[in-house]
Amino acid sequence: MWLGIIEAYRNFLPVTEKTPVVTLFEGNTPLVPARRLCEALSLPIDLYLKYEGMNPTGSFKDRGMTLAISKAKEANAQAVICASTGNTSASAAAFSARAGLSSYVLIPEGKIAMGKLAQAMIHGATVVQIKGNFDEALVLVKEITEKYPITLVNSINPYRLEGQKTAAFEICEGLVAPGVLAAPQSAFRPLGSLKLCAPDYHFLPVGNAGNITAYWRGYQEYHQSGKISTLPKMMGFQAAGAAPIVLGHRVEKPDTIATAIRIGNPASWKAAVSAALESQGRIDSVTDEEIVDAYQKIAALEGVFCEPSSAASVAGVIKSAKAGLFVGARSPRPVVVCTLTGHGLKDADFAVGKCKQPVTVKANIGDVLNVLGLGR
Ligand code: AN7
Repeated sequence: MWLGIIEAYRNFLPVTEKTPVVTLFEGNTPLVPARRLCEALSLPIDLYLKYEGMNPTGSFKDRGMTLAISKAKEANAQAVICASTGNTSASAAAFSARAGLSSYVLIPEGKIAMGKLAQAMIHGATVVQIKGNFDEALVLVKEITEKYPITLVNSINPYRLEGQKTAAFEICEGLVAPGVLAAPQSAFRPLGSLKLCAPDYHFLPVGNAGNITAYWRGYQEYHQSGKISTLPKMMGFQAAGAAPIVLGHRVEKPDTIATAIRIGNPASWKAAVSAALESQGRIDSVTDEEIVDAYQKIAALEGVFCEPSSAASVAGVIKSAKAGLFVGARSPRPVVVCTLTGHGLKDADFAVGKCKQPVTVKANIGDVLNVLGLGR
């Protein structure tokens, strides 16, 4: 049975037998091959989606939160606090509820998806909406934790990234090394081999830049321990209206439909730049239009529902492919993993707003058949 990321990766995490493990059995998320997406877009790659929306609270934040809350409990904390664009607050509230801790969350008023707000509220967090953005909320929670005995569980808390790096471990375990057990009839290698392997490229959305930093650390640790023999190029994508790292300066008023990554001054800015540089990857941006296009394609072609911000990773692949990144790539095709950071159900209204609205008819077969195009 899967017991969550702390039990699965104990040797790689800063825990002892004294650490009380607070878990919702997070992790072990699907690594979904995206063949139809590759075919539809003529992408000369083997693309996999690491579906982090399948974590207990519907986002990757649970990996970091199980560790941050377990360590807070170990240190006899009574309360935790975070600033959030939504997912961190949902996860913090859920794990705090489980641990019996109080939680406080600061969110930008009107700029978080309803599902995330609902989670923070139902799990009993004290939710404060501020008339400002995430960056301003983060400054406030830092100040509060300097003055009061409340544990900060934003990704500046070192345990958060330690937990999040485990997603990289799972990916290496899900991919089969080139040549090993390769199915000749399939462009895609079968999953679950004995020999671990890293992807050639790893794409992910960048907001506060913690996750890209954590993944790079995870890959490096597996490399150093001899579990994998290569490292991926780390490819981070910000939303164009909230792309401080790409621009090289803070963005005072970040603006994007991808509210989860609506961040103008990322906490892990330097570490993310290092991850991109050291891995020979890059940090770039995608427009809201590109994000929405990828969001719809992932859902329509693969049956995978992610939140808009998550689709920045796939939008990044599409943009990079157009720019020639995979041209002349070696055979077998490059293995590319995209992290889909959060579940689409977090923001159901956004999805409904992007689709053709259902037709309403009288409850008789003739009217229904007409709408289905089956009428005479
Ligand atoms: C779906 O919840 O910052 O670059 O406060 O929710 O590690 O910040 C969320 C970030 C990507 C960006 N995708 O990750 C928060 C918060 C989704 C997210 C990111 C977030 P980082």
